[in-house]
Amino acid sequence: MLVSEAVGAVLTGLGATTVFGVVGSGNFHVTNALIAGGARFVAARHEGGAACMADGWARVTGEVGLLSVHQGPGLTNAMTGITEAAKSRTPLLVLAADVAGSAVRSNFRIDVAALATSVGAEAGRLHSPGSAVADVIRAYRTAQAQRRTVVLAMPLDVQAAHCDPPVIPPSPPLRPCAPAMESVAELAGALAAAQRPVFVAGRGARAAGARADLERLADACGALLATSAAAKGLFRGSPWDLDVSGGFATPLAAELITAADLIVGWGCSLNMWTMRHGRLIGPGATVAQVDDDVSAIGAHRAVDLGVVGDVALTCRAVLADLAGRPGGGYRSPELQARIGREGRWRDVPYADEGTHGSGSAGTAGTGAGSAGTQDGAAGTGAGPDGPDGDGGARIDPRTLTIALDDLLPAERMVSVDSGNFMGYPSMFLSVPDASAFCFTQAYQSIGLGLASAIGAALAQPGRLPVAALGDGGALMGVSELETVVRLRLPMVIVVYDDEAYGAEVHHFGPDRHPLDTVRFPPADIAAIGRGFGCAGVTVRGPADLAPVREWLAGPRDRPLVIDAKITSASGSWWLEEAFRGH
Ligand SMILES: Cc1ncc(C[n+]2csc(CCOP(=O)(O)OP(=O)(O)O)c2C)c(N)n1
Ligand SMILES: [Mg+2]
Repeated sequence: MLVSEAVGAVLTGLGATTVFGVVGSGNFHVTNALIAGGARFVAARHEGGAACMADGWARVTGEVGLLSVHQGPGLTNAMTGITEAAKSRTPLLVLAADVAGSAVRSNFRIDVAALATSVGAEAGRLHSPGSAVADVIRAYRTAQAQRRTVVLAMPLDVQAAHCDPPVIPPSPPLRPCAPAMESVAELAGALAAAQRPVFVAGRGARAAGARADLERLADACGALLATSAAAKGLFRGSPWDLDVSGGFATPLAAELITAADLIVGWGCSLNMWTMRHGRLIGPGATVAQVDDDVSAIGAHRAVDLGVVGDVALTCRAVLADLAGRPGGGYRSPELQARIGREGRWRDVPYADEGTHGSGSAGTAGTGAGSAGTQDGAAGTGAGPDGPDGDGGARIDPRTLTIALDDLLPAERMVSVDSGNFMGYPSMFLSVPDASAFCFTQAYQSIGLGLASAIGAALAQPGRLPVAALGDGGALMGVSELETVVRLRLPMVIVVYDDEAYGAEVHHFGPDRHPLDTVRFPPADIAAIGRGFGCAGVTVRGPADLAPVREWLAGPRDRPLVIDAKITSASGSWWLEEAFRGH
């Protein structure tokens, strides 16, 4: 058989079910071989979108995502999404066509391996017709077992050559790795001694399916529970859930984490975002980290105690070791009541800055959100009239998001793009569990959110997909709106439209730099959505949300684009944290 056919047969034989891509001559045969083997092919309109779809799908399913691209520009177009996947440790296999070794003058010739490794992906190659089957198996298993993004170069001459029908050798099941006894005893000792322990669980805890084990251990030692942004939703429903630690933490969560005497990162890198550059770690607090990847321990900050081991297995071992030893603990009925009252951002008072004049959802308070930088409005003035004819009015993004949180069904799949706006959906929209939140911020690229929302939606067909985008990111990734329509995804696309690259406006505005390069005239994004075949609504105040309610009532037969003309007098409070990281 042809190598291209063998590649498809091997991948479906290994369990591949879904492949995203843009097909050109170089990946035509491999893609069709995958389809012949039973895989579903999802066509994107831009390879950057295809890469993000595969990334979003793999994050949510936990399975190896597959991306199929044409040689040369097909791969370079996909690189930003591939970089996000590689930095997020998404298990992703990129089937990248490549020119024949002898085609030294081909327009499509690039150094695929150098490109892959430069962004932190693994480079693989179909080295010869005789080795091709082994090469593709190695690439797939590397992605799967090591949670790596692998770019497999598939030279056209090798693809077109003949090979023996593939045989997939059995691979023994790989069990999660148990921690050393000494490490277990150290961590159990630290937990038994702690008065105010806090667990911060990250992507590794989510991947290990460790919620129940973490909760049992936390119950035993009286720990409070928090997550990194990437694992948001992991402890949803627990009375001890502080939600996200870091820039998005509520004032209460920040207060309680800072007062902890022991912080344990579980499959969590405790990076500058999750720990607010270390400011969430109080003086004298002990920091422990549990991770099955030894290179993750202490990678972002010094830790007092490091445990190499699977999160769930470590939890169980520490719980067994703790048994009988009294733990102090952070928990009290008063604290539980406080978490109940102040544990969500929507419970924190703020001053509604909306200019719609139709009443505000926020309560007048000191405004936890008022700490942002001061700058003029990011917009350029009145835009096209909204349905209420209130041409210049704008809605406060917090009021908008709280209203959406009330309107949208609880069973939702939320994906968030990057930008100043991103805290609003991350903080004010609740999610039913950790696999209902797709947060692609490892490369801090804008424009990935819509496509990753498509991948996440396909991975969670039972949940209403919600893509939260800035106007900049939405217009950057707009070609995939056609994909949302074509796939008939009942997606709600919320665009936080400040008619600007708001992050840059708020970054440079306070120092009085010229901002003409980062501001734009109003764009009618609802009409753009309608042009693609979506329903489109412009929202300038809470009253404009009536069509959203109608759309939700059904039949949801086309996606809904909400162009929310938002206020942006001040930058988001979490953004100041981001600027420290630049
Ligand atoms: C691909 C890419 N280009 C540029 C940037 C720099 N950048 C960061 S945030 C931002 C503005 C994003 O604008 P928008 O999507 O409207 O969100 P907003 O900040 O206005 O909320 C830009 C240009 C980036 N992060 N990624
Ligand atoms: Mg914007």
